[in-house]
Amino acid sequence: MITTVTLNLAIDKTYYMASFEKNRVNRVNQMHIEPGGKGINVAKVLKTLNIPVTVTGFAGGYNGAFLSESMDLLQIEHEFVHVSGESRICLNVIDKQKNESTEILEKGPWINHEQWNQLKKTLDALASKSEYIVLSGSLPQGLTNRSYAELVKVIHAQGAKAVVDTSGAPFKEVLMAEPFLIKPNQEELAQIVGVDQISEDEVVHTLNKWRKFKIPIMIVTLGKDGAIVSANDKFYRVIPPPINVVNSVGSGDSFAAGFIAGLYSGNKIKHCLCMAAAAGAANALTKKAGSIALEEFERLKTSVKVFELS
Ligand code: TA6
Repeated sequence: MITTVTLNLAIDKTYYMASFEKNRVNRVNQMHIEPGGKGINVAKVLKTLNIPVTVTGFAGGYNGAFLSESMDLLQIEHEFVHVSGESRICLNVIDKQKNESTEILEKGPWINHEQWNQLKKTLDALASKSEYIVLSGSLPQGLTNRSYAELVKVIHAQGAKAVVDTSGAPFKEVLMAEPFLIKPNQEELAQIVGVDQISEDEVVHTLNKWRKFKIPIMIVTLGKDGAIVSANDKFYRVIPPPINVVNSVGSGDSFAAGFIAGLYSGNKIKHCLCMAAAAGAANALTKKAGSIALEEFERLKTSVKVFELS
């Protein structure tokens, strides 16, 4: 089984608007509401790919109840730790005219010491039954930069493999904890390195430097341009097929889901990367964040290009 952890669960609301203007009254043409947060998106895609998955994280208030119900409807197993605050809403405003997407993300509830310990206990039990544990997204209030690194320790102690997709200071701590896989995007990597922008050559250079950490797989996603991957001492460039993007929110999560689904089913790295890029692209073809159509995934998988970098 695979477990995904979303410490900062979210309801993803997408507003589709003819145009969006600051300092004006804006009216919404169409709206989508989806259970979200990065780990939930990973789980939804894994479920579509028929991989057994359980989700955990902190669920609070009415939004938390909505998220639990949504998991029931999607037939995704959940073991949430219930907290008194309110799980957050993440808003994505899509301006059709300018072809722009603006995300507004709430902070999430406050987590106390007791709730954190309860989450670690839940994760410990889930790790004993899981092959991979995916830790994704930002941290809710009350947790520290070391929180993900602590969870990696819990996971390793149970012999499961930790996959981490986060950013900023928590990501730096995670590097030191040496999980099985890390997956920052190009922008997050630039932020960690301390630059405004990072070129593809610099991505390879950084991953080379990070070989001192014993992290078997490091993936840097490049949005519509694919990914650069360091896996077991080899470098790969992944190029997805060109598509007409509808909504790319959740494509990084779908990429992670496709890759882990590939590993879980015993595929070789190159095939896993085709599955990853196909899932990322298939997600961008749907209006919902973290959702893929299986037929699109299968179709796109055959046109992903993966080559080894020398
Ligand atoms: O990757 C997309 C997404 O998962 C959205 O669904 C939204 O919930 C957001 O990211 C949350 O990101 P964060 O890093 O704040 O956990």
